[in-house]
Amino acid sequence: MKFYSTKILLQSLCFIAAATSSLSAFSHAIMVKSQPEQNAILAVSPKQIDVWFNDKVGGEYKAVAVIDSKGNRVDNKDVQQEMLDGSHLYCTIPNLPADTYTVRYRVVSIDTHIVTGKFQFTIKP
Ligand SMILES: [Cu+2]
Repeated sequence: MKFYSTKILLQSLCFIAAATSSLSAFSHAIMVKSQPEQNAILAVSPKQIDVWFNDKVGGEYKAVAVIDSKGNRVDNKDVQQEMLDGSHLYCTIPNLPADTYTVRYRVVSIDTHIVTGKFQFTIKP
């Protein structure tokens, strides 16, 4: 719920910004899909985290981090952007133990706005 309202707020801010700027032709990035999905419960650790946006995002300042329930960062810090689909970011993770993990992402939209967000997934063998 909290995530959802943040998204609405960002969209509203973006709309206001877009309506008052010459950048209105460019789009504001919104996360549209992830793998694992938000709130997924998995029996085994995934090998990779994938995040898709509604449009290409900037190649610079992109970040995807996976945080365990104690606040430790556990991903391999190797975020990449798919070469043929600039709306797709991914990073690899080691074999993770049972826990609930938070994925945090930050990207720069084509409209130059910084977009951050997060979602969780649980590993429960
Ligand atoms: Cu925007």
